[in-house]
Amino acid sequence: MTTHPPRIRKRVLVSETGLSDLDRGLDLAAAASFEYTSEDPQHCLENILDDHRGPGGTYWSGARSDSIERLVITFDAPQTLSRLVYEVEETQAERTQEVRVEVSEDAGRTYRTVLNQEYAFSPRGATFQREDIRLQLATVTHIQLTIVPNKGGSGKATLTSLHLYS
Ligand SMILES: [Ca+2]
Repeated sequence: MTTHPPRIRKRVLVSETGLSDLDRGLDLAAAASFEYTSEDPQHCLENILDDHRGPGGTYWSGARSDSIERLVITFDAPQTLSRLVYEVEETQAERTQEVRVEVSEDAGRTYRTVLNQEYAFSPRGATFQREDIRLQLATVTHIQLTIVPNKGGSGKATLTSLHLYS
């Protein structure tokens, strides 16, 4: 009697690490407009889209300490989103910052939360946050970020980078 290997349904998993940051990255500057509550002239909003990512990278900062900042991104056309990556760095202050990400698929009438993340920064401990989340959204019209800089401690809301993938 000949033995055959069992016939199973199988496929190769795409490794998470094999997914390049360059894959399907959206050119947000070209695809959307931005509204925001404030910016420090030394740390303008453009800094979240530039190539200076990672620790020591340029960043957007709100104009005032302990002020909740909001960023609304409006896509020129409804957008497929599969992934969102953002970074925050805080090396000076001991504080906890909350970032809430909400999306709208109905032209900004209603939003739902896809991420609500707190991160505790400490000069002697964690100074760099990187969040990388998967999404399955087909017709996003708006993304809203709400940044609470002082859930604990005190400081300005900051964001080093924001990248979206279709
Ligand atoms: Ca930057």
